[in-house]
Amino acid sequence: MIRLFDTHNVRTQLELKGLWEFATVENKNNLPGKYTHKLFVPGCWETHPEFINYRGMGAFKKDIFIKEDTNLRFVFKGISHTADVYFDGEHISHHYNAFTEFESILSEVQKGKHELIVIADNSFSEDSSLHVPNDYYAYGGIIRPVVLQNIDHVFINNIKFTPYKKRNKWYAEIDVAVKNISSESHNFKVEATLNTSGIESNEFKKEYTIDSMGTLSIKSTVSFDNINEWSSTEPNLYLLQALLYVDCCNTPSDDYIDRIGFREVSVIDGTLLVNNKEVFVQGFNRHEDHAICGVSFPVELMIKDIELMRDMGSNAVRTSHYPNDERFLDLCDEYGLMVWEENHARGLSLEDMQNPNFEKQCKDCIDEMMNAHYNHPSIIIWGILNECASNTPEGRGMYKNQINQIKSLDSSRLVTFASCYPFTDLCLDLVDIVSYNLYYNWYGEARGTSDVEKTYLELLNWIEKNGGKGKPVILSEFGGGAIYGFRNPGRPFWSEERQYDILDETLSVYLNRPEIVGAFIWQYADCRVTEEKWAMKRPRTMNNKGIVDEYRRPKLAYEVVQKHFRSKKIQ
Ligand code: ADA
Repeated sequence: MIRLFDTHNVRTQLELKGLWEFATVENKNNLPGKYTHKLFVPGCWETHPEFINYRGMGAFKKDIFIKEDTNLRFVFKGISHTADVYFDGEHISHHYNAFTEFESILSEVQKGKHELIVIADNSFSEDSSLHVPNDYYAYGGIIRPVVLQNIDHVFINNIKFTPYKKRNKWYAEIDVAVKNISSESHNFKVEATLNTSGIESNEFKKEYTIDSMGTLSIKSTVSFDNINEWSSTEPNLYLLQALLYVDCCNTPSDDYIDRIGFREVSVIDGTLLVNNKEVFVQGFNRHEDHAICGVSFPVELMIKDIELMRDMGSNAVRTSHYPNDERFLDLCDEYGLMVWEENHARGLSLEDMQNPNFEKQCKDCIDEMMNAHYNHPSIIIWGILNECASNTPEGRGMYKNQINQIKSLDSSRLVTFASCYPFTDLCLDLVDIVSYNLYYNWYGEARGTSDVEKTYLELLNWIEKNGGKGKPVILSEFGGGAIYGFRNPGRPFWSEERQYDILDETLSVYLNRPEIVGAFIWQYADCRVTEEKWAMKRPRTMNNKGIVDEYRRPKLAYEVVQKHFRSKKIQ
């Protein structure tokens, strides 16, 4: 399944799903002569018994049969974590980051049999500033779908839909990006429909000329009547289709369909509002990690996670710590789960952030995340750089650049970052919402004995004097570890009872403070971590702070989370 809805009626596309030939490789320039295994795509090689711990390069091969001469567009939704793509032996693409998509376009491909080879590399090196040994696992493989499309010389590259309300009427800015990959200029017209009803706009009546190898954005502002808004409780969605007519042809040569929702997000007087109604976002930090499928989720297991989070009373989820699979975001749109989506980074020191690749790899991740996920109404908050060096002047410079980048691409959502620097963070003035990861009764000397509310209020007092005055607060992480099945009446650390107590105490505070507009428990499910640097800090070489374990078996804390979340007046 490519998306939860058809993205094209005119353009033809095929998901290259199924068994691909596979072989490990030592060097990405020496393609394997022999393929020793078959691996399912999308998937991660760690699910194969011989590659559970494999860290290195793997070559995936797929034969492609083309019925007639055409232009091809491959969309790789996620290759972990570095990709090199070869078509008929020619290197056509390189991409870094497992969690964002990229395309490869090939013009004038002759009909017949062709060979697609993808080299995935999940090794750690100076070249990788974001995928590093960490408190989550860096899997390997073609972890998200691969899509093959037939495209014309001129095609629709993207649609951006930005809804807003003015004097109680809905409007939207619609931006249709058109691309020309031919050596001649062409004329074109664009039409758009919303749930198949034509959208009236002067821009859609005009004819445009696009230069050879050019791109052109057709921007229009349109008003809409009788709209059913998107909200967490009533997640109304619409299908937005753009149609392209080239060189005066009366039939469309291309189309692009996305699913949108009419909602506005804002902060007024320290209150978080969706469609001008106060909301409290409560839920979990969720890693894309599962004992059965690793990082590569089939939609069925995504739905299972969403149903369990909702059963516990969640209305929101944080994509800790990277852009998520767009099919999961499609489900959040449908179920009304509000999303804090963030770029890819976790716990990087200033030294890590000064890796020569870091700033470009973050910039690319933000560009690609926002380009692909812009229209999801469920995303209400963009986050960056979880627990990186926001307590240093050099780090502040990088935080500022990335927040400016996000705001230049999207002024319709709120921006934040999760800090782990109480009393020393230098970046709280840069964000719309102040967010902290606080583990008062798990980490630190006072572990288990601190008065959560008293300690939190001391921090709040500092926040208000250091850039956060009048801003809403989100508790972006809190919780404690429990080994599934470890029950002990003494309620010691790592028992399910102790995790229950930690969450009972923290939720009692964080769900009942006027300035707190959200709370994300760390974390939804136990997840695998890298043995390197983390094994001795993580029993089972897992992060065991899940409320369910890696198989989604509920721990004792499930019921206390459900009690608190369900009793919270959210709207
Ligand atoms: C940090 C970090 C999480 C996880 C958590 C923990 O807050 O953001 O990714 O590592 O701590 O389990 O300690």
